[in-house]
Amino acid sequence: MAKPVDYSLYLVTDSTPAILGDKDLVAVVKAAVEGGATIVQYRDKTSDTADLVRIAKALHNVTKPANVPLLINDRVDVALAAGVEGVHVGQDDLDLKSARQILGPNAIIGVTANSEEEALTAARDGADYLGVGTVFATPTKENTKSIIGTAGVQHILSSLASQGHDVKTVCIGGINARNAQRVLYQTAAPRKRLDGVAVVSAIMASDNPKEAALKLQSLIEQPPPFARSSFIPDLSRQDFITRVPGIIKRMANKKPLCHNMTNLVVQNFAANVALAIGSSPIMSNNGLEAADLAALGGSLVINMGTTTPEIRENHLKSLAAYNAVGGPTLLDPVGAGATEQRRAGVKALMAGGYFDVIKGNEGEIRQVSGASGVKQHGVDSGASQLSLDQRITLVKSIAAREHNIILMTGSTDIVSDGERTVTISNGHEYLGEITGSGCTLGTTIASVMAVERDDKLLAAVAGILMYEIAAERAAERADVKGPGTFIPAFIDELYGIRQQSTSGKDSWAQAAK
Ligand code: 3NM
Ligand code: MG
Repeated sequence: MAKPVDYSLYLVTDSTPAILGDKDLVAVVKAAVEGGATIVQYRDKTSDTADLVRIAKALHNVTKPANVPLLINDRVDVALAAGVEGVHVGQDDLDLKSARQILGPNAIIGVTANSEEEALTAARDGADYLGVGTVFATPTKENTKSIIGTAGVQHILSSLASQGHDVKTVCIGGINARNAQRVLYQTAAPRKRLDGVAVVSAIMASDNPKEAALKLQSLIEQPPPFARSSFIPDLSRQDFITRVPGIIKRMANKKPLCHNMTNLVVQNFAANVALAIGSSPIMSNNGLEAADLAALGGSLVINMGTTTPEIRENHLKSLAAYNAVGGPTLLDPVGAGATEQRRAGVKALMAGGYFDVIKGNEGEIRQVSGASGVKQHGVDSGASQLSLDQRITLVKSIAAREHNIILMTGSTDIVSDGERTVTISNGHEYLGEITGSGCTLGTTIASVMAVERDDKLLAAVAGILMYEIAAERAAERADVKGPGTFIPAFIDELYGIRQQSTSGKDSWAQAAK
């Protein structure tokens, strides 16, 4: 029989000075429950048994009157002695079946699940809920087995759903007020979503645990500011093409801010492309001013072309600032698989925030595919070896997994939001002969997204078409003899398409291939 337990804000305690500081454990739990913690696990790896029982009883005195279940980590004997509602057992603790025999059918028993196999076993053996993790690396727990990311959590939820398990789930590891909404959003599988988030330090280490719990509870009640709007029409290819010029017109009239954190090579070119298409570029690599810039209502491009640990910190600060207000964000994971620094960089950025669009070539997108927690199966890294069908399948599946838009560029560009997929074969080979053509496509798409926030796939299609049709027009000009003369002609043609769009001449987009 299902017990009506609210798992939405699951507090796991920690009595170590590094986290609890000099605060009183019972007072912190009391405050957290007042703030909205819905279930509490007393986790204490060091106290003697008598102390464990005494403290558990003291905690129960504050949780029980609030109808908040109290569970004990590992220790079935302590749970029995203190008369609390249940236990949480890890994979190395007393097994679930024995715990159930001892505590009976009404006890709440949760199990840690780090993998699909552990999750399915615990669900089959009758766990009430699973603590799924470790989501993000966390200093709170040493020796965590593996970091599975939001994609790893989603993979486990999908398997549970496909096996028909309705076991409750919370995730754990590095969850806090900055990422809780995103984690709930990005982990959702088609037929199963998390029932809550479990936190230690986000509440236990806070100076004001009640405020911290209140804040978390109010966040997890609503989708993140960047969540896809619930009604997005299922457009045909021709519908997309027909709508594109009107969106470019809107952008040119509004002149949205496009904040670029880009590499050293393309700063100037990207700024000129932004001006030509009708957005307002700002090239700032200082993460500390990102919140002020995000408040101006524009979009953010993060380009990994020049990367150092210090630059990454700035990228993460800016990403958080735009995510907090729902400002559109685009990641260009330049050379994502090339070096260990870059592989780590993609991982850190994808773990650190939400990107509305991730744009890259085949190799980069394949790196992205494996970067956020799920291992790639049957795909070699390195050379471009996938067929068009395989590329489409890959792009669609990553977009569905990340709940965002993935664009894989190539002679045929593939762009998908996981449900709708568009291929575009415009462009010109000169784009491959100049620096920054990929980077400035990112600037173009992000600029369009700043004004088309409801349907970001449509924004991406608009950006790609404007960019690649301008390249075709430039390359065909009699005065263009090669890549050198191509660059100014390309800027002119981008400007020309913008002018055509603002004056209502929208036939240019019919050149879409
Ligand atoms: N269990 P914080 S991670 C207690 O992966 C615990 O099973 C984990 O702490 C697991 O919220 C973890 O401070 C610590 O990151 C989570
Ligand atoms: Mg344990």
